[in-house]
Amino acid sequence: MNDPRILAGRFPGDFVFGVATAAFQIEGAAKMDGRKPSIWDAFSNMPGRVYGRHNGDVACDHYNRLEEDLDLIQSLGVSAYRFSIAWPRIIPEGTGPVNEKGLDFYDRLVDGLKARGIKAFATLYHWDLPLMLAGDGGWTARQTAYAYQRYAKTVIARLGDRLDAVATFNEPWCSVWLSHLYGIHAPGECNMDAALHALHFTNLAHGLGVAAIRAERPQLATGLVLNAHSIHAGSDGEADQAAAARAFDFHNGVFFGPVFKGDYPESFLSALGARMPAIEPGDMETISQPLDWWGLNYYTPMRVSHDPAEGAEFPATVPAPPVAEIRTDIGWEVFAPALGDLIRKLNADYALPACYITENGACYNMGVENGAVDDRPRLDYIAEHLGVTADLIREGYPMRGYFAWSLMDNFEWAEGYRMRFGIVHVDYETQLRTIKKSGKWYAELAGAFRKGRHRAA
Ligand code: IFM
Repeated sequence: MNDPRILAGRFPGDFVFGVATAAFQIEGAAKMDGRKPSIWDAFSNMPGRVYGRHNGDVACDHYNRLEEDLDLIQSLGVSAYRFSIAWPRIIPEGTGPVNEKGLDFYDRLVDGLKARGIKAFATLYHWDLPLMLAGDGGWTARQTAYAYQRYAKTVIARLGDRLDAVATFNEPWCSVWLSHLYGIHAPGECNMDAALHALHFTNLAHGLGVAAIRAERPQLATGLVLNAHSIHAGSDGEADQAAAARAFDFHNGVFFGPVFKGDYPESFLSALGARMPAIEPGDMETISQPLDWWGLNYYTPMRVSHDPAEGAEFPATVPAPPVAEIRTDIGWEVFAPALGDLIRKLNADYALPACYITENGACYNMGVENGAVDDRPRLDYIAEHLGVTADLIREGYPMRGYFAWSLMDNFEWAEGYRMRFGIVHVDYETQLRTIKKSGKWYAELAGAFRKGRHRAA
């Protein structure tokens, strides 16, 4: 079952198999070489925000174990590594002086990948906003978008010659709605007005970032990573179907619309537009510059029903029960067909460029026993979702790669270290890395693929 060689045979020769991480989740070394705090350092040090008050001070100590971790990636036989760059290492106060030592670290990372024949997929922003910018309003302030543009330009001027692809943002849904409306992520706000400001200024920052990247390196493959939601109505009834359409606009349309059509969705604008910040002339053109690729992070479907409460705020939905019985250890429903539904729907609604699955994976918390980790359910999850990806390729969708989330167990944001997504186990006491059953299987898949029909890049 799930023979990696058979699965490998279903992918075209130039498909990219990779692994992914993010800076705050693995690097640690929070105070080393000039790094200053991010909003996540502050948030995780506040009681009640992160499970067990865990923080990113040490994490996987990746900053100090770079070479060992690059060897680990190489040992998995994958052809690409997706990582993020920590803004608080590069411009520690958000604006102001550039920290050369921070840039040096990513120089070593990128050079280490190149030396090992691994493609470098960098993400410029994976949620670690320099804390100093919070004093000016963080993402709710327009000037943060311009600070981000300078940061993007600084990074690309230094690393752009050796990157294979760059993403401006990872999952703005999280840094907007989860952070400013639902209060789960830093800075922990629960305020629609703040969230609407964060939304537009994040979209603007994306566009300004694209312009900065292109000005420095016009040939660099530039994209955006979105955790688009596969939205399913709780019933066939009219009210639930309408609720699902509103949810689509709220969770997906407010990012896809501006970027790929140059507009916010109408339903959203008529419900909440008056509370948005001023959209200045040229903003939508800046946001909607063509991209070379986009990334989808997919884990689980979103099921919604109509919220009958009087005065319920747009999108006026409540969660509907899961359909599949299987859940991962974090409680997320496992339902691979939703990945296919999502890609088909998004491609029908928008003119999208080539797509990478930039994250997919599962949370299972089994530990090491006799030197091994038997995480069969994660292996099955990845195999099943790769199967759907292969189906999509057969149907003609431009799926170009797949990155397993994650290379290794790491700081799972508000869940701290208790939730594990790695295909490599991390013992946080000793920092010992143990490749799990899923990691060995993924290496076999990548190996079978490479030895089979992989074209030279
Ligand atoms: O760990 C996160 C990652 O940072 C962003 N995408 C989802 C993952 C699992 O929650």
